[in-house]
Amino acid sequence: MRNEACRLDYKKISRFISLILRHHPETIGISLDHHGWAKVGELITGINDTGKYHIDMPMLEEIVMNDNKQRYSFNSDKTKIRANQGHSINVDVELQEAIPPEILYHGTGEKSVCSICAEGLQPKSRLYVHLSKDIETAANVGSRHGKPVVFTVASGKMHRKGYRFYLSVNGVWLTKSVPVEFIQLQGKNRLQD
Ligand code: HQG
Repeated sequence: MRNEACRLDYKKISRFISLILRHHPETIGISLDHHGWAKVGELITGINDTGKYHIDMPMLEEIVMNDNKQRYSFNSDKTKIRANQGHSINVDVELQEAIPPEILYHGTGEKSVCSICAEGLQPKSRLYVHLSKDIETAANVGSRHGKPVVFTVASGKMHRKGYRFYLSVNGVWLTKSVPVEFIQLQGKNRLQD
């Protein structure tokens, strides 16, 4: 990337790509296959046809390679692209089931605490609840929703009770939902038993 203006533009295009590949491919008149793949040619043409951005293959490759959360992957011959996680559309991105660490973290906004304490963590508009392996990342995620609050999740216990966890290729832990008995507001000790 050559300069600051260029970086900002790439960031905006990356956000737009995230919207297309996770939530609304129809925005640019394309569709995703069962595994969440879009055709690279269709994505580039669709984005350019909006008239808002200009993108070509080298730019797309740079966005995929430099994305700060490694949100996207190409297939082996770079004819297809998909988001690694974060979808609201019902696609199967072939997530790897994995044994989670004993504790994971979920960051949210303060305004959601009461509801979460009452009904546990729900995926809301996405396919999975997103969990982070460290508090700092969770706090960053939470800050997208106002004053950040972090919950600890007894992921080890959940796993031993049969709940499934998945690790996306870009390192985000995912599970379908987290019942109240496995969460604790960060800073309290109930998970030690
Ligand atoms: C909250 C970003 C009330 C939940 C991040 C969250 C992440 C509840 C919000 C990824 C609730 C959903 C996902 C309940 C959950 N009552 N609120 N029972 N259960 N919530 O954006 O986890 O930059 O869909 O706490 O880094 O914030 O897009 O999920 O606040 O990995 O790549 O409902 O998005 O990645 O919000 O973020 P979101 P999230 P990207």
